[in-house]
Amino acid sequence: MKNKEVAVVFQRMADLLEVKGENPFRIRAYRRAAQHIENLAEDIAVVHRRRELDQMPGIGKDLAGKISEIVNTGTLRKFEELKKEIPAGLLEVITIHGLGPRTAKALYEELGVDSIDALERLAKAHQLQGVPGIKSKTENNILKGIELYRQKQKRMPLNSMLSFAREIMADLRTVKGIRRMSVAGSLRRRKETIRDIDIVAVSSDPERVMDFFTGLSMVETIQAKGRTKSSIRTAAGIQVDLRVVDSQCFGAALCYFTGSKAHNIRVRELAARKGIKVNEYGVFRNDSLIGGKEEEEVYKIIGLSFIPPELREDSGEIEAALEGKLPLLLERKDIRGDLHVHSNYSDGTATLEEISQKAETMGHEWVAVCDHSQSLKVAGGVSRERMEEKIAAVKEFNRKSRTAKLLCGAEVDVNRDGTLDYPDELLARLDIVIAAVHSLFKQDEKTMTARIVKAMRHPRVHCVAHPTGRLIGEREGYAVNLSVLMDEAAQTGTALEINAYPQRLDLNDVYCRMAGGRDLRLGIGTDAHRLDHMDYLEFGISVARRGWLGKKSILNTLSYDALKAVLKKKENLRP
Ligand code: DGT
Ligand code: CA
Repeated sequence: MKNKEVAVVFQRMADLLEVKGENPFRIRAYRRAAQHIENLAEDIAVVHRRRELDQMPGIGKDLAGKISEIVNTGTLRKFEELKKEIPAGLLEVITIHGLGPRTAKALYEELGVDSIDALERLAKAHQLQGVPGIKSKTENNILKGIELYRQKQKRMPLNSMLSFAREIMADLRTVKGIRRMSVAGSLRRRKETIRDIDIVAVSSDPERVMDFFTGLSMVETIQAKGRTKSSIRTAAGIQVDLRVVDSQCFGAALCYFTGSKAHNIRVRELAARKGIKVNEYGVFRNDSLIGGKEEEEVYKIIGLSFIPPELREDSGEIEAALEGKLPLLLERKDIRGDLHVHSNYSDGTATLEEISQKAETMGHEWVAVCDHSQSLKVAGGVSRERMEEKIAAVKEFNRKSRTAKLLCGAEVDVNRDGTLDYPDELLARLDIVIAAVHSLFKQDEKTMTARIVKAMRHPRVHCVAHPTGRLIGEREGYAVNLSVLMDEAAQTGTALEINAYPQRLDLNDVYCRMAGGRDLRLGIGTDAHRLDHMDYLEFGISVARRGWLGKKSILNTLSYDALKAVLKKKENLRP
């Protein structure tokens, strides 16, 4: 996807113009455009091809021309020229909060500060003072800014932050006087990585709540403690902000602190046009409170239907709500099974029986047990003989057992040339086949795309597992053209996986949204290797929701019989 690249060029362009002291309107225009491009659901190159760039919000003829230039050449001539005028380290330094671009420039010219490390060293030694604009207090702010910057660099995975937040909230619920409580921020929007945890609560005794919160055993430092807001940091560096608000503005506060910031800005603008003020304290007309107890109220007063938190990124949800065209999103209760679980036939720890029992307790009707194929030796790939045993065992289990039905499947390796790691006659006898790339990640885009497309054309391949192969915070996905894969998926009736394993989340939200526009089906697989991993289902659901997907797009919503029917003849998989 080009979107991120284009957005980064625009952000840095704004930074450069700022150091040079250029027109602030121009700078803001670049920043706004960058934000929009980053949140865009479709590939910017596609919009470019349709010649519709200048129809995007905040993008006029000039910026549209600049986007075209980046899409065509990979960069901007103007940007490259500006870059030569300004040292690279300085560019990084100006992103520190508490330090304006002009001061940064002065520090560079007078003290040679050309990196964040150098800035930190000098601030700690109180050697920044004397440069115009710097007092001892500024040095402190700069150090805080550096800490923030480093923290911001370090985003944590959704699953660990969510379970941590749930633990804290369970503790807080034991405090007398707590009436309502919810997680807010990026965590409530279920972004794939999280910077810090935001919690909003109502209590009849805020002091007691704050005492309890700042006294929790995991607290390493208390960064702020007040009646309405406290912040703590744990030894692992996780920051938690707790806000205790009045019950009459809980909805308004929850809405505000759920964000995103870009979404809030749009909400405020809409309200302002109606002469209404919306903030974290409530909804006001002529300074009198007219609502805010419930989140629904906030939206209703400004003429919008309730917007689910996962959509609040200012990526079209406000427009959709205005037109009454918000999608009906997938929900937990729609799900009837899991498409991708490993058993102890390959590298999973659980038996077939245990998997079915766990599925049953989750309310599933069925679960597809997809173990690795023969060549993937490091992951206990199942030999052909052993697969024969598994087919018989699953059949026997389904005949005898009353817990969730099993589907006998394989996560079959896609070989270098797009052929598969089991012979056709064996594949034909499996209930479900998901194809996966586990080797030669460095193939070029054309080769990789052709390799996967070939696998998708196989009549027994029902789904492509983790289609981009990325591991969050660890490795980028391999080079593959998702647009081509999606066309092929729609044509051949092959599903694409939303792998719900927290490190993968692959397809991600952006690709899900792209898929939603194309009439193809997606399947959620937890890729569980242990029973408790099957609970990762919720992350698959949240990715689908962030990708604007409803029940119809998701294979997991089919009953056992309906699923078996479509798997028999994969053309039926076409929506
Ligand atoms: P994160 O923490 O980076 O993963 O993402 P968020 O969205 O949780 O961001 P955070 O923790 O800085 O702030 C929580 C929410 O508070 C944010 O989503 C929107 C709201 N908020 C924070 N600062 C501002 C602001 O300056 N203006 C507006 N309108 N809203 C803000
Ligand atoms: Ca946050």
